[in-house]
This record gives sequence, structure tokens and C-alpha cells, in this order.
Amino acid sequence: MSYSQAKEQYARLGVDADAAIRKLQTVPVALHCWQGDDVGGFDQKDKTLTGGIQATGNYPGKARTPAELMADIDKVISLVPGQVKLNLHACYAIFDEDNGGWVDRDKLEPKHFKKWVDFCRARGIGCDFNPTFFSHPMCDPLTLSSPNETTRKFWVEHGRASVRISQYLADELGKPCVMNIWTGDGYKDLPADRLGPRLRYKQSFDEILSEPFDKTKVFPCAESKVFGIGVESYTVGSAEWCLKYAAGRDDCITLMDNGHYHPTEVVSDKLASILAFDKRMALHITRGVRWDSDHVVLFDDETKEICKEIVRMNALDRVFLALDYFDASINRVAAWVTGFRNLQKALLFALLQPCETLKKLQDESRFTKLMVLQEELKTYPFGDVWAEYCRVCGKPQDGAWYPEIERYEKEVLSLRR
Ligand code: RNT
Ligand code: ZN
Repeated sequence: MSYSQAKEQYARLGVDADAAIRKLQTVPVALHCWQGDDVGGFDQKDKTLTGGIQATGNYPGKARTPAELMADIDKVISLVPGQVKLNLHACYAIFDEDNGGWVDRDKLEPKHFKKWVDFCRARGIGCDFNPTFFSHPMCDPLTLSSPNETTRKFWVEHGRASVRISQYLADELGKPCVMNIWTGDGYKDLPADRLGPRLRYKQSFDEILSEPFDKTKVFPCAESKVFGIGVESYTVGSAEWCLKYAAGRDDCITLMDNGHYHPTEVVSDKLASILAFDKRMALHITRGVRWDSDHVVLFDDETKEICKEIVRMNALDRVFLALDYFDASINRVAAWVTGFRNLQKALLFALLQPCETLKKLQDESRFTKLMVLQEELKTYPFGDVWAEYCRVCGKPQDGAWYPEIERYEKEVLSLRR
């Protein structure tokens, strides 16, 4: 079927496919730099991941330097439709002779991210930021909730430095910067005091956010989690902690990562509860397989449901979208491209739903017809609209981008030894 026929079929349901395509082109999605090197970063010699997260696999070709990571990100950008922005972690600071060389995380400055700013500016894209509270000798193993004041202060200073860097990214690039705070703080076994760490966590967040920033440009977030590997019994930044913290301030928003809940809970069902109260929220889109395993995002039911919820609430400009996964067992560039394209597919699929009709059926309690129509929509000619979207964006079609990955692997990635 051609695009014009597909368009007609959607139009019969009152859905404007051209408008869906135009809309999606305006929606920024943050591309996580950390898929390129298994969350290694450039600021520590020992790249062992801590904080309860794990990248498994040792597929050859991971980026070892800023130049390699940038080249890989460029390859991704060339193969995905839609509006990309970059998502950096503080551990991706670039130290060189021009900026005085290595400093520890509490002393990071905007200048350590100038090369990233140049990279983003040259590509006309924005940049989000994350302080890095893991994979560092000052994790005792707690960071912002540590009872050791030296440790806690070190990490607060890292957070404050990150606010300044986020402001710099927003100012330089003229686009909002979402600054996400996640820590792996918690305990493997039953704690004797659950309140102390959570009170110190609160104090630390307050101290970080007392650093001045422009609330219309920098959007700090609190990302919650249920548990991590080695941190099974107690997580300081629990769902309730993060919701309550964000609720208590006008300058901190809730970030939900769909790998961070019990397996039968779904983030798609949580979004409306947040947006019923808050102007904005943020998402980390990932795929947990049995745990928060951070597999590549697929065009699967939950990803579609999350996107449908956002579209139905007309909230594409209220929800900051970011990818967050790291698979080291397959070609990393392909992993990036697959996840990004799948999120684009899910968003486009959502934009092609006859939302008003479906809502009306629900409100009129016509549940049989609601189910039948929702099922039939699954086999509508979505692929033709997707193909048109790729064409309009000037990006390769399904079937056309993977050969380019194979070429890149042969000519570039396989030479990294
Ligand atoms: C970990 C969190 C966190 C990290 C990144 C690297 O479970 O999801 O967002 O994945 O900050
Ligand atoms: Zn996350």
C-alpha cells in the first residue's frame, strides 16, 4: 500500500497522517551518550560500574575516546528520523591541556564540556545533563545520603557543579537542559535506619538546588528506583521519596524510568497521575527483562502504551523524553539506532490513534466497540506512514540503515582494539 492510500484509511477515522508526521518532527528525544561505551565515561581509570547497574557483554568496538564517541553518535544521528538532543553524564567530561587537565567531580566546570557544546551547536541540537553519582572512589557506597559529611559534601559539590554546567549547556545551545539526579544509594541488606539516609538525601538535594539557575531553562529531576544489584533491600531515592520531593518544590520534576518498578507495574499507567498535578515530568525509556536490565527499547506494547498516554493527554510538550539503556552484547551503534527508531515508531503510532473517538467510546461505556477498534488499529497501514516519515526526515528506511551499520563496523568499529 502506498502512503496516499494509508493516509486515506487513517483519514476515514478522522486521523490526519500528515499532521502526525509534522508534529513528531517537533518532539525532542534525548539520545543517551552512555550506550556508546557501556557507561564507562572518561574521568576514571577504573571503569567498573557501581551503583547497582550493569552493562553485560563484550561486543567489540566500543568508543574509547571522546572523538570515537562523537563519531558513533554522528553515525546514529545520520540513521534516525526525528529531533535528537544529546544526553550527557558528568563522567563524560573532556579534559585536555587547553582546559587544565583532570579534576575530580566536585570541581567540574562548564569548560570541561565545551567540546560537547561545540559538537551540539554544530549539529543544531540541545543537550541534557546528569551528574554522575556512581563508579567513583567517593561512593562509600552512599553518596548524597552518606552519614559521612566529607562524602556527602563532595557529592553535593558535584551536584552544584552540575547545575552550573546544565545552565551553561542551556545558555550556549539556546535549548532547555533537563538535569537528572539519580543515585544508586541504598543497602544490600535490611537497614537499621531508613529515615536517616532519606533525611540526608533531602538535605543534599536542597543544597544542590540552592545553586542559582534559570527555572525556565534548566529542569532538575529526581529519578526514583525500586532496587539495584547489590542494593536489594533498601533504596534511598524510592518512588515515594522522589514523588514527595518533587511535589514539595516548583523547581524539581519527577523522572520515571520504566525499568524502576515492580514487574507488573507499568509507567504508562502512572503518567496521568503525575500530570494531573504537575506541569511537567520526565521519562527514561528502557526495557527491563525480568529486572532493570536496560535492554534495547523495542516497538513493544508498553513503549506504545507510554507514547499513547502522552499523546492522548496532549502532553508531548510537558513530558521530557529520554532513552536509557546499555547493551554491550551487540553492535552498540545498532543498539542505539534501534531504540531511537523504535521510540519514534511508538510516538508516530500514538499520533495516528483516533484519540477523541476512543475516549468517546469509553465515556459512553461502549467497551466492546472500544476493544474491537483498538485491536483493529494494530493492523492499520502504520508501516506506510512510518516510511513516509523517514522519507520526509531524509533518513534511511527500515531495511536501508543496517547495511550502513555493517559497513561502519567493518571500516571503523572493528579497527578499535
Ligand atoms: C539507573 C538509572 C540511571 C542510569 C543512567 C546511566 O538505574 O536508570 O538513569 O541508567 O543515569
Ligand atoms: Zn534511568
